[in-house]
Amino acid sequence: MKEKIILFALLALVLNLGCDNSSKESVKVVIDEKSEDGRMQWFKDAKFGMFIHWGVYSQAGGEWNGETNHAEWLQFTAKIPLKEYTNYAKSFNPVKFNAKEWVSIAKNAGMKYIVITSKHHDGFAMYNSQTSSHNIVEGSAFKRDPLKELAEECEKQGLKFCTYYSLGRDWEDPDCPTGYAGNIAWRSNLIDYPIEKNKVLQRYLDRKAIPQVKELLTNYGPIGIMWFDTYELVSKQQGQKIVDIIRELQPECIINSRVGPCLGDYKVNEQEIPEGAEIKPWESCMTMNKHWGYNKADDNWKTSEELVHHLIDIASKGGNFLLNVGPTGEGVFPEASMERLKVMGDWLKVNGEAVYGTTFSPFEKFTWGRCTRKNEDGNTVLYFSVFDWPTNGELFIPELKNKVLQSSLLANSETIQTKSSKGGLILKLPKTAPDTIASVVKVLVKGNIGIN
Ligand code: JFZ
Repeated sequence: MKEKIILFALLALVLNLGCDNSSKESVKVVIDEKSEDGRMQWFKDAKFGMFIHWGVYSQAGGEWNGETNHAEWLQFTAKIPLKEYTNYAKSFNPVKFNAKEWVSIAKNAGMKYIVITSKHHDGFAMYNSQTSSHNIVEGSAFKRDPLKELAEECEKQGLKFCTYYSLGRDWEDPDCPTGYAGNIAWRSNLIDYPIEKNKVLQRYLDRKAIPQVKELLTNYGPIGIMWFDTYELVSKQQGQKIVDIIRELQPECIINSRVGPCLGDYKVNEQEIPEGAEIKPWESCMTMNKHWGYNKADDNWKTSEELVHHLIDIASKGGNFLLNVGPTGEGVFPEASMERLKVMGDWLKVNGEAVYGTTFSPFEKFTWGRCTRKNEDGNTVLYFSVFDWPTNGELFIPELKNKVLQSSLLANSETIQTKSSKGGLILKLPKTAPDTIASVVKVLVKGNIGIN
């Protein structure tokens, strides 16, 4: 069993070799080995975070000139000239925004960190930036700094405060060319800045992006993650300079892989969950419906059950789940988002031990559910999260030969009988599952299983 896991893990690493120089993820991320255990430990244990896409665009609710499929890309997809968008920003006034409410909802959902858009592709800073007047304090009716309020509230409630920053796309700055995979100007603001060849990326980095990264890392307390997005034409050297600045200002701040090609502390998967486990830390970010930013017409909501299963599936592969909320222009979470977060939080209040602080399963994926594990004093705790409760009252775990020291239902500590058979272990389950979404069987076995 152990050889198989090591071989599997090595295969996972080898298959990840090579880095493409586009924004598309699927690169082997160069892990900052010397500090991985220190800097990354809270992230690896946390497993579950809240992504927040909130900006000037939120007040449109996805609507513009009769179209209803816009969201955080509003300026680009609705072809709004910068002057008009800047004027539109002046009406942004989320009077119902309440940082304590937002952080409490995230905490009650069982989320351990919040990543909020500090500046999306529209180049509008959702914080009091001294670098550009295109920001919420100077450029909107709101006049407050919501990131400051959220950072303070996260500190109070014990969540990590993290910031998303659109690095290689900025539709306000005249020097931000784009060109993912050679598609010159593919995501540039060609309405206000039509001559792509005149744009000098370094000027934008020096004038806006680097000073704003420094602002975030200086004025908002500890930043858990600098979550960069769409590095586009940012070179490895330019990205490394930004990494060095972050390491200098806040050595404990984690950096995702979108700071530049083959850089960052962990890999990001967008709207998808990888098929297999990965040894190195990784994260899947996902919307609850089809849009990151608020879209009032979008009723394509994932069910609460699907979202709980995604969380368990991701944890069983060694990853983190960054689940998105798109607040409205008034500053409140959509009702449908809050309903799902409540169900997820209720499930985690009973079964969180099977997620937080666990690592990837030592087994092949089961059809009926997933497995996560923890090492405990030289032994292994296995958490079998059962999605489809067996009608015959038995679950077979192939190749599990370790001596069983204890076995019970996590929800009510009811003892579960086990029996060795056919080179594996049979779990003898009660007729009724304790939970309709996923029920966890906790099995403590002797010795270490799998690699750490
Ligand atoms: C980007 C943004 O364009 C989008 O608005 C949102 O903020 C999302 C989290 O990030 O979208 C992406 C970025 C990268 C990929 C796909 C969509 N990718 O690498 O496949």
